[in-house]
Amino acid sequence: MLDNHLPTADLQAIDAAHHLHAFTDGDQLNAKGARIIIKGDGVFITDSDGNQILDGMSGLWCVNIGYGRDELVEAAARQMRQLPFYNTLFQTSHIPALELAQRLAELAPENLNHVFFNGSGSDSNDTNIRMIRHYWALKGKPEKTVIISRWNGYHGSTMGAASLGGMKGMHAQGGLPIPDIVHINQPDWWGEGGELSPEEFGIARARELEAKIEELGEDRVAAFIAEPVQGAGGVIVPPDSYWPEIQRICDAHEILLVADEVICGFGRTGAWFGSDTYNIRPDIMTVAKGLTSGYVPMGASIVSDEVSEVINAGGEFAHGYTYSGHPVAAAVALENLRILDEEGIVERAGRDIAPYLKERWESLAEHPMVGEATIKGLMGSLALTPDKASRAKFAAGSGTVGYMCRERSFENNLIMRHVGDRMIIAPPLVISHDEIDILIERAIKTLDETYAAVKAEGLWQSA
Ligand code: PXG
Repeated sequence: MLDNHLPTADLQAIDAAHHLHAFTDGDQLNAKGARIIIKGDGVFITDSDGNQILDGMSGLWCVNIGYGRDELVEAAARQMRQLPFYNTLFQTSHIPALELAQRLAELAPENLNHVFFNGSGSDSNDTNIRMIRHYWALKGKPEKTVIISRWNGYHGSTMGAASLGGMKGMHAQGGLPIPDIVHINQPDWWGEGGELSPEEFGIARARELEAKIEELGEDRVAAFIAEPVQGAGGVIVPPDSYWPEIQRICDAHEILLVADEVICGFGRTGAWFGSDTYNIRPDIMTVAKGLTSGYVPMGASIVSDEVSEVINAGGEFAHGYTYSGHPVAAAVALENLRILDEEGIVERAGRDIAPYLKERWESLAEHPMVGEATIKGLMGSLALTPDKASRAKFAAGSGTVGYMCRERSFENNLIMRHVGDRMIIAPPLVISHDEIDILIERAIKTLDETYAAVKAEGLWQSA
């Protein structure tokens, strides 16, 4: 394999000199040098110094099948030899794209039978914005253009997708959001629930959707988009009352419901889709990441019979990408879905791995610094706090303690991310019980060390 590389410092110097990193403070990174990842196998990755790191984040929420599956490599190679590229734009198709569309229609909830292919999750949500507005225009309601989404939701980084997202730091750069995107509050009980019980809070936050529809007028609202469980926002698991109420509101009003399944899809929540886990009946689902287990880039918008019928009957839909339905990506996706299904990886994730991980993960709530330890399927979150009873935030400001914890986690050879002062995991679905034990052991060591450092540095103070 590619073990014969330059020394780490040289690789870091080249990286610093020429590589502009996504979502990174460049000067901060270049001063310390990036961790260079060399290879992956199962749930472990290896860096350029030979450290074996348990990848608790599946790359970036995507390597659901785990690293090192040769079948996906072979599928890509076979397809590249056969037909490395052809477009699907001007009345042509190819076998990988049509077979993948058929397979996704089988896997997706009942009435979602039509697939528009994109290159990523971000492009898929841009597709959704254009398709939804075009759909209503074709139905004679061109004034239905507003899409409602949520603060602290994440839907991607293109102009449209970042506008849908509720990340204020992203809106602050580059003149976002685009017009007619409106945000409501998220169902984050730990952070924002106040005196309400989780169930009361879930209903209250769902009813913000109804209030917003009524405020804007149903004749202006085109759709609501949300992640079944917010990922990049910090693994915010909604109270059980939330999704049924959202579904009721969407059914009661003439708007489309978009489930952004880019993270939740393909087994992450313990079922094929987050929509299955929460009994959501979306009109459109956004997928990417786990579709190919991240081996190659691909995204898709899976749409209902009704939406597809209107779009197909409306003349040319003037939208698409060179790589819509890319044959190599589609071939890899098909092989990935075959393995996830035939090896029972998704089924086992729900039946066996998720319950075991839940039991171990929730035990972390006993740690003095952990307020809530929540988990849905294979996505978990720890809210760090200096005072569990009042759910206090740290006086040092959001992210100070989280970053300290993340740094220690990396040193302990566990990839666990921080979002503010939440620590998050989303390991590959193929993780074993023994590997979960390693994950938990390293997480405890990390929490202990962070706790000691927080105390030593005088940061154990509530805001
Ligand atoms: N929707 C959701 C729910 C996502 O999580 C996207 C759309 C966009 O997908 P692409 O393929 O365009 O990146 C995502 C991506 C983080 C982080 O900090 C998460 C994502 C991307 C970048 C950072 O956890 N998710």
